[in-house]
Amino acid sequence: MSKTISKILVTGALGQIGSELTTELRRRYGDSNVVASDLKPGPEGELGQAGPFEQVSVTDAEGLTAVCIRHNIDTIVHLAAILSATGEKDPLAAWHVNMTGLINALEIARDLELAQVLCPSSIAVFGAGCPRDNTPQETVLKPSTIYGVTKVAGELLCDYYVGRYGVDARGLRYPGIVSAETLPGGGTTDYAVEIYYSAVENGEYTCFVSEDTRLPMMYMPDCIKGTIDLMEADPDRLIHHGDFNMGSMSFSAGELAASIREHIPGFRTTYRPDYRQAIADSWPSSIDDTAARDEWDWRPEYDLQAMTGDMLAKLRTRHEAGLLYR
Ligand code: NAD
Ligand code: AKB
Repeated sequence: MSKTISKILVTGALGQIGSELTTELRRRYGDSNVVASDLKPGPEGELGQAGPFEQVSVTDAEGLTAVCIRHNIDTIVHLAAILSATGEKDPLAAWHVNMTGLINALEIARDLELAQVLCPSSIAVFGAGCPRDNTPQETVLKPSTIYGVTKVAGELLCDYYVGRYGVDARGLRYPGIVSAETLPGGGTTDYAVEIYYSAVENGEYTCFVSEDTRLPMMYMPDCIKGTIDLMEADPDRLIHHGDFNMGSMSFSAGELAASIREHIPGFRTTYRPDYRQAIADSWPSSIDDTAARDEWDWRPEYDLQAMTGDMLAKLRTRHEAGLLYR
């Protein structure tokens, strides 16, 4: 029997996903019942004004525990992390933030008997030796990045806390997330967001992966919906816990550019692959999310055409108001 989710702490709330997930969680659970937190100081915008904010590092076990006690938190949505491209610049920092942060969240959940910890994983768990097309839920996990190593260890840690301590830990292997609100924070899939901003701003983009690079991606509304659906899923139906493959769409960088060209005919792209090409090449091109579909009814709604139409409409409106990058 799971406990009720009523008071949520979101770590990494100022990031690409946190900035939108926090707003949706506040809409569902009440503004004062969702505490946003980040290493960075509190924002002045909607996120900062709508509900409580705490500046705390997830690596600070005492500080994080104090925040949870002060706000009577029963659920942690743990988003604070160092992503794949930034992680390669300082692997020890990535290990420290991603692993110490997660174990702190899980220990708090064990100690304070929280209802749930949700921590996203990533397609970065995959690497050499696994099928690249329709990558299965259960396969070889040999990532080539420190980020991927922390995500594999994180999944195992979540499953360990489920089995050893009965903590309700849940996680999803997000593909690259595309969104219009907050720019991504140092991942390999960032080109799939940057390309829209550049298309609207100046009609051209230099892409850091090759034209034929094909990766799994997902639009933010599906990411938010799927994340909350998993949080609220009946625990008795869950066979998996910390490692659900989550699929939506797959496209190459060239196909992405072509979808933008349907709206901006003169849009020009050049391709100059850098160190992130090797990371992209080590990841799946599409993934099999049957377990998520069977165990908590996961169904994405957006395809490439719908996403591109929505992204460009939002970014054009902001650009015309002089607020593209806010
Ligand atoms: P992001 O980089 O945009 O945001 C991360 C946030 O964590 C930032 O606001 C940063 O300030 C904060 N942070 C960093 N170190 C911290 C610390 N020590 N203490 C507290 N906060 C700290 O990341 P995101 O894209 O929003 O990702 C959220 C989660 O989803 C991560 O676990 C990430 O691995 C996962 N994920 C994201 C994607 C994607 O495409 N965005 C894909 C797969 C998985
Ligand atoms: C990254 O590129 O690092 C992230 C991810 C897929 O985990 N967007």
